Amino acid sequence: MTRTVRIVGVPMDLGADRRGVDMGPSAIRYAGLADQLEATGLTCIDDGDVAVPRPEERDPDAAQPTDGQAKYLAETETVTDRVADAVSDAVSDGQLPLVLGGDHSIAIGSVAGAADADDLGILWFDAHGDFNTPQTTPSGNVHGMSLAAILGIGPFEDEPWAVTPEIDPANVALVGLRDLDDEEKRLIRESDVTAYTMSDVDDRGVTDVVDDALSVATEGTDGVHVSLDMDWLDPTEAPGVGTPVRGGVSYREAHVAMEYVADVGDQLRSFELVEVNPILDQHNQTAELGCELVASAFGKRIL
Ligand code: B3U
Ligand code: MN
Ligand code: MN
Repeated sequence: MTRTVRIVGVPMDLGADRRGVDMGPSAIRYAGLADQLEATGLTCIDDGDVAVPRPEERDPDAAQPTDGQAKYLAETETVTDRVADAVSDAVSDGQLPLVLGGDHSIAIGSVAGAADADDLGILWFDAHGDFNTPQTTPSGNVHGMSLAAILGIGPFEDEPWAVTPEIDPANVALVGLRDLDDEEKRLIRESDVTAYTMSDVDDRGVTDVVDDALSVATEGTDGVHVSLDMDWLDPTEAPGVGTPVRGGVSYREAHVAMEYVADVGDQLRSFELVEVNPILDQHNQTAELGCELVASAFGKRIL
C-alpha cells in the first residue's frame, strides 16, 4: 500500500455501558501501532484525538428520541460529526483514515466521512449486530444501534438521527455474529444486509466467508469501510472488550481474515478499530492484537 495512513483517535465511551473504552486510543498507540505500520512500510500521520464531551458535562435539556431510548444522543451526534469531518479530510487528502475507538457508536461518523457522496460498501466484524433501534434496544446504548443508524433503519431516518449518507444495505456484510437480541434478529432478516454468523464460519471456514463478504462490499461500490469490533475475537484472545462473547474467531482466523481484507488494495477506503477496553484487558494484549490485525489488513505478511 502506498497511501499515507492518518490515525484519528476517538476516546468515546458514551455509547457503551462501561467506562474504560475511552482509553482505547491511548492503549492502542501505547501498544506500538505507528511503529508496526511503519515497519510494514507505511507512512503514518497521527492526528491526535477528536474531542469527546464528558458525561458529567451533559446538557440536561439535550434532545432525546421521542420514542424509545438512546443514551447521550446529542453528545453522540456531536462526536460523530467531528469524526466524520476528520475522516473526510483524510480521504480528500488521498490518505487512508484509521479510526481508533472508543465504542462502536463512532462508526456512524466514520462511515459518513468515508462515504461523502460515494457508494461505500461496509464490512462489519463483530460478535453483535449493532442493529438495534431506540425501540428495540435492551440497553439504550448507541454502540448496539450504530449499524442500524448508518442504514437509516427505523427512527434513524428522521432528525436528529439523519447523520449518514445513503449506504446500500446490499453492500453491507456482517461477519462473526453470535449474540443478537430477538428484535435485532428480525430487523437483520428484514433488511438487505448479508449476515454471516459464527455457524457460517464453523461450516465454511473463515477465508470462504470473508471472501464472500468482500464481494458483497466491493460489488459496484467505490470503496470499502472496514469496521473491526475487537469482541469479534474470542475472549481468550481479546479479553479487553466491554461485552465479551464466547465462541469468537481465533488468533489465526483473525489474521487470515485481515490478510484477505488487504487484498482489496486501493478499494480500502477507511478502517476502524473499536471497543478496546484497557481496564478489562490483561497486559494490553487486546490493544496489541488490534495493532497486529491492522498491520495485516494494511499489507503486513509473515515472509
Ligand atoms: N445487543 C446489545 C448488546 C451489545 C451490542 N453491542 C455491544 N453490546 N457491544 C445492545 O445493548 O444493543
Ligand atoms: Mn460493535
Ligand atoms: Mn460487539
